[in-house]
Amino acid sequence: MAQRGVTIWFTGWSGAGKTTIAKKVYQELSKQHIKTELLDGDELRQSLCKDLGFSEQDRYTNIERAAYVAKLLTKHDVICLAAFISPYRRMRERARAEIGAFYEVYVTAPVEELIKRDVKGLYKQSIAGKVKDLTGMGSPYEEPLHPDLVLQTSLMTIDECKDQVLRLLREGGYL
Ligand code: GGZ
Repeated sequence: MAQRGVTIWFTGWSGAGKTTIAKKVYQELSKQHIKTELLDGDELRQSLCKDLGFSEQDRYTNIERAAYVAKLLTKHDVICLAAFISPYRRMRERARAEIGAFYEVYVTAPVEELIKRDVKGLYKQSIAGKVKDLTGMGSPYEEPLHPDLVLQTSLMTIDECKDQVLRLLREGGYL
């Protein structure tokens, strides 16, 4: 059967594990010679979206651009792994409507755990009042109401998370 395209949209706070899981899935699919691409918020913000900051308006623009690219990839039968905080339900609903074949995966961990991990020091800076608009701290995050999958990264290993995503793809007939 020919490969069909789909977007797996990873949403959640900074440091929750979106990129790490998306990269694992990417590696696994690439190993199987399945067409796949990774779109990551942090990377897009250094290229296509380098003019954008973290206001509500800029975050909407960021996700609009990302969803546009994801739509094109999906249309061309690629499995697109998109990792963006995408904090507002409306922006994720818009992405789903634009892309069509779309799974929303909520990647989450308790805030205490995120503060402990704090790979980039953003939470520390936020607590010190140096970053005002960090998602979950000074800026809102609207939890998905009906995600296709929830991955609790404080309770599961990255490999278990990857396997759950692969299972979702298999059940949808994309693998
Ligand atoms: C949220 C921020 C902020 C603020 C810098 N708020 O975990 P990271 O570090 O590596 O990835 C995050 C990235 C968020 O980009 P997104 O494009 O995913 O955001 S959104 O969907 O809301 O448009 C984080 C870093 O940028 N970062 N400052 N204030 N994340």
